[in-house]
Amino acid sequence: MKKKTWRATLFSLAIGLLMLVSACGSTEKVNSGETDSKEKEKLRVVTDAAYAPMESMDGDKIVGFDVDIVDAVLKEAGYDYELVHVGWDPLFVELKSKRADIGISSITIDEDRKQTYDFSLPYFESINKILVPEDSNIQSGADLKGKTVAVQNGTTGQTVAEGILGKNNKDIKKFENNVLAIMELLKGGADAVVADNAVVEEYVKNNPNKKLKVVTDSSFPSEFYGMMLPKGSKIKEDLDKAIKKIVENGTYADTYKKVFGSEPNLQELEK
Ligand code: LYS
Repeated sequence: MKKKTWRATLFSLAIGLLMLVSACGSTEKVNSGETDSKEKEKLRVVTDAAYAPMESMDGDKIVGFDVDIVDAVLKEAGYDYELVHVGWDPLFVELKSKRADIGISSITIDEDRKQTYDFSLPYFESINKILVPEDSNIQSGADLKGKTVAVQNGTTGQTVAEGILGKNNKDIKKFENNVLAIMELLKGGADAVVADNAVVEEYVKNNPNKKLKVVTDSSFPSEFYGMMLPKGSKIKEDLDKAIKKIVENGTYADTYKKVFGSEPNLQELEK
């Protein structure tokens, strides 16, 4: 009697397990839409939403240029996705461990990152600029020598500052996000912030009462943003095709105009 019950229990356990396994498989796949019946997984897209106008929080919604671009690209490519604000350092960790599928966060394509990650085609041109108080005498990158500079940790802004002040210089203050770096400048804990042009220019425009200005040093290198992917990602080709498509069909230019109020320089991207 006892033996029989055991067998029955084992049997139903096995059946249950089988059902669970097949259910798991199917919940991870989503149908990608009418025109394309290929089954594609729902992608996890991660960002650091503290970099307006590229990505920032509006209440509990993530908004910005990157948000609109990744939405247009993934719609074009037929992928369902969720966009999650995880923060800058965690974004790298998630992509490295392949927990996330795409990072979009004003991420500059550079040789160092290319060792560990793959990138989509470039979708935005950028350059680091210097944010200082209106009455500052800093007029170029070289003038940052001997000053205290706030940057977001692990950004190309940090690399640029290190190029001038030297690596491991204590006068470079590193913050988890760029909002905190700007706060340090505002409270007098730093003489300057080095960050991407779109972001510092937006800040000055939106906060005239803070009395800050942007200093351009055209010897800083030109950079391009890409969507960052785990190494060996199989979706790169789909993303690249979709990026080309939204540039061709005008969606890219429309989004650009909506956010920046001017026409994008598409030739720079196509190089
Ligand atoms: N574009 C720069 C970089 O990739 C800054 C990105 C900061 C994003 N929160 O390092």
